[in-house]
Amino acid sequence: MSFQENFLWGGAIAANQAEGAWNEDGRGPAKTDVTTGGSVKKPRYVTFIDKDGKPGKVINGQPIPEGAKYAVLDDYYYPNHDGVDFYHHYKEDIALLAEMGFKMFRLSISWSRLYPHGDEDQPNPKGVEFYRSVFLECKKHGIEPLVTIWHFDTPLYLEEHYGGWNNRQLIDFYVRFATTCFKEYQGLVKYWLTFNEINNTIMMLNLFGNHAGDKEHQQGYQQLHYQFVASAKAVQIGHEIDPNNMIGCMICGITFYPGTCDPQDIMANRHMWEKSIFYCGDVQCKGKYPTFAKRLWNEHHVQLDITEQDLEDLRNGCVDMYTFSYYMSSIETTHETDDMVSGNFAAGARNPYLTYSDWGWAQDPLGLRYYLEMIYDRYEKPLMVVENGLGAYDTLEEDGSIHDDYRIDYLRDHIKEMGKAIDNGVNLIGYTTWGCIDLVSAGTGEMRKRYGFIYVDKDDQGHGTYNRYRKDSFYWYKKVIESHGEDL
Ligand code: P53
Repeated sequence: MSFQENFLWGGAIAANQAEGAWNEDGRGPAKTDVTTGGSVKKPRYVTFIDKDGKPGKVINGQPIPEGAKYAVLDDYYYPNHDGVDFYHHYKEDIALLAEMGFKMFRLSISWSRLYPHGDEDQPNPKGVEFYRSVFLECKKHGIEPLVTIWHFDTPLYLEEHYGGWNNRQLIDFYVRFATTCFKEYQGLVKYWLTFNEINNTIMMLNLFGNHAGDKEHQQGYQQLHYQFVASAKAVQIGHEIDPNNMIGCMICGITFYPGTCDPQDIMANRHMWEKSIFYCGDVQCKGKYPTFAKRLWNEHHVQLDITEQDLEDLRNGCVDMYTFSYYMSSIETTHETDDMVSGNFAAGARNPYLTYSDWGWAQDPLGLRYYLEMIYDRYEKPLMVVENGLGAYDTLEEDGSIHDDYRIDYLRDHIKEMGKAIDNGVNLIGYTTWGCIDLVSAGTGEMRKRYGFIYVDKDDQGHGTYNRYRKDSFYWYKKVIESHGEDL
């Protein structure tokens, strides 16, 4: 048997994509609350009012004009405002997860629900209470929560008034927020992740057809440094508050392959791993910047604000485990090619040996095994795959069933490869599939890009009953968990 009896089988969601209730019980707005819906062809927009009072929008990720203020505008639909209303459905949802036999449920805490602006001294009691109720509900069902402290949702107020993660002060605000989480939920939560997909900031600069310049690199590396320090301080405080806490990093895991056997491609591919994957993992697992960091900074004339105290904090704040998301592999080549993929967050040379999802993501189960073995060898810390799954169009039948055999196939193939990695000596302790309950896509803001075992009746315009339905994959995953990964 590959998977131990105590293997942490489960699923994952994030606050801003699932909860809804964006302005209830004192919650402050986050960036996703001024972000519209999109699709595989149409980007998500961020809306604002400019300094002359005129409404406008920019593509998500671009800065809003000087003097403008983020704003919710009448003519747009903001899918994250309602999410899938987990805020009011959590009891029903957690009961469904328990029915599947979940051992672990990964969710995130909305920063602006606890600290509406982000710079307050005291948290919002209603926010604190909400998550306590959620964790008590998990406990009732014997489900271990895995809590992401930051899942892309910095309070909008901190973005507007402090410049977000460009500002060193964010470290203190984050540490205050994290400390509140550790204190309030001590005894209810043991597994924590400090920053979701922390490597995205740098990885996205060069990946998927992006060619960012020195300015973007300067900003990206500096933001990351502040997040590394914030993470390291949180790890130290989390351990002081409760030595039982297991605190992990969370990396967006993509397996990179060289496009050809040209040594130029082999080298370019190695450098892609360094910049996109190892850079963050090394700092968070080893407590210091890797040897190649200087080369990466010099390539873009980056000058960082790093203090001696920061370096000490990094040394003392190594994570206990390495966790990552895994959806796809990608090709790195120095050669021209006509055979290109296009999708959301997916572009570049097409791999002729793989099939692609409707959003252009390469389906590559063996790539997951490769990643697991490579990373375990590098850090020898417990690993968890905390996101994996297939975003796909589902059809709700008249009788309330959903036949998602494509999703079962995808997950089965990935679980098989995880089993082989375990047999090869990898200490993999958990697996939480992405979007176990359907939720709003982070990339496109769509509802119809679904990942769940549980279908939620809501469409891209926000219409629907929000009723929950069990998909075929629901019954399949229950069997997988029951049989400890044997009955696939
Ligand atoms: P959606 C890029 C590439 C791979 C995963 O993504 C990524 C991203 C950045 O969004 O993000 C993670 O919803 C992220 C989740 C997200 C999930 O992947 O675009 O941690 O919040 O929903 C899937 O299909």
